[in-house]
Amino acid sequence: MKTNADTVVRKEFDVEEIRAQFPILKEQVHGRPLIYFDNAATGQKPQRVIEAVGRYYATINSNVHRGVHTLSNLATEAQEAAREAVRRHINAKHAHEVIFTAGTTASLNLAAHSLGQLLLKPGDEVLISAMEHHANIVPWQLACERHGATLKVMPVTDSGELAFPSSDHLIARSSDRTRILAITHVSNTLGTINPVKELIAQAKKRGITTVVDGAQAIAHLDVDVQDLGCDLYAFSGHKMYGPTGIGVLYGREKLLEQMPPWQSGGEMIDQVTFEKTTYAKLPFKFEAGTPHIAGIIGLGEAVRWMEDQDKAAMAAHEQVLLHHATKELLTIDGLRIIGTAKEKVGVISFIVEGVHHYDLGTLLDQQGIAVRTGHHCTQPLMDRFGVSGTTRASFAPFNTVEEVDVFVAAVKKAIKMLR
Ligand code: C6P
Repeated sequence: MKTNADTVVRKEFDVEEIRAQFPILKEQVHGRPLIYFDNAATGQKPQRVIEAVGRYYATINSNVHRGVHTLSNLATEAQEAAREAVRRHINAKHAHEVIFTAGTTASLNLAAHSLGQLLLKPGDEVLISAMEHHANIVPWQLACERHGATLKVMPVTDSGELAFPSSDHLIARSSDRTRILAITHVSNTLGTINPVKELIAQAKKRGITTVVDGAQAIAHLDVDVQDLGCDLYAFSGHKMYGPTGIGVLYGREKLLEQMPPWQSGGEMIDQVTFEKTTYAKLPFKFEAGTPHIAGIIGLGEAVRWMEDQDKAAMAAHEQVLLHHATKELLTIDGLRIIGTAKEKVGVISFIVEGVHHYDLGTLLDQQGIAVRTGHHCTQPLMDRFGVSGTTRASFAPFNTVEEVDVFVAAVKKAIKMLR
């Protein structure tokens, strides 16, 4: 235990205490204890989150914002408490700036459809980067096609950072026709943390609307949407200890009010006649149909769980894992890490000369180790680095240095078998 002068008592980071909260870590795979290094694909869930979802179904399952009956009111209260928890977590000004969606992909599709309709005219431009996930490329491509606009791409350096021509980063690629900047906060493939706050500040000066893909940032960084100054910020519940099928699009109130709805139906309307429909106020204008109530409640619990942890200590532990794994992997002959930015989260993508990533991933699985292989939904980035895919290990606070050592030994063993 450490005690400082303010008598704040903080426990040392205890990885075993964290591990004990994740029931899946007791599982075995091919007779070996599971080593889960695929946290960038989906995170594991603490018992508290699993129980919150079960409790909703077991005790208050009911539709929200509709019934006068007790269960409906309890479900509505639980859902709106989760919205407030998310608001607090990302420091949004208002709870109605938190739109629940099915995940980052749905959030970015909503953003591209609605902003496209609001902002894009023939000849306009949308600016993205070369390290975007397909979910932050394709919706903008489609929006550009619909409105006669052009997609522009900021390049990436050999180390996997945005290539800034000068301290005024955006100048090289933005123009007076750039209407939207859509950029990832953290790269899922490279682990790079982008300087989104600076980019947003520069975009703002030019009147460019900013959209941040926060899918990989939300579990690792303190995200403060007011401090970032972004217009829209998208993320998924399942990558931040919450359930699958639920996500968020944060939007600045004034912008959300101007944006047209995307999906339509029940819940998002004010008045419907066959002649004309008026829409519900925020956030419901963007939440058509019965929401994923259990998912929302689970996400709220995931946020509360994160708030109960020492986030700085968890982040520091992930950096220990990242640096240890990087150092050990680099001792392997013919192994190259793709993504060596100065600022990274706990993600390592690598290739090995003469070894296919798919074969390596399969042999690691035989030893109980879960990693992701392939293009990680970033094919243009793979082209940029001249590779077809990588093996990616991505860490969570419940991972240990010992697991990294087992992993590195397993990689060495697999390479021997495959070469
Ligand atoms: N990346 C990965 O293994 P969804 O699937 O909607 O929850 O998130 C999409 C998405 C968008 N942006 C980024 C930066 C992402 O990393 C992801 C999901 C997973 O890297 C699955 S492809």
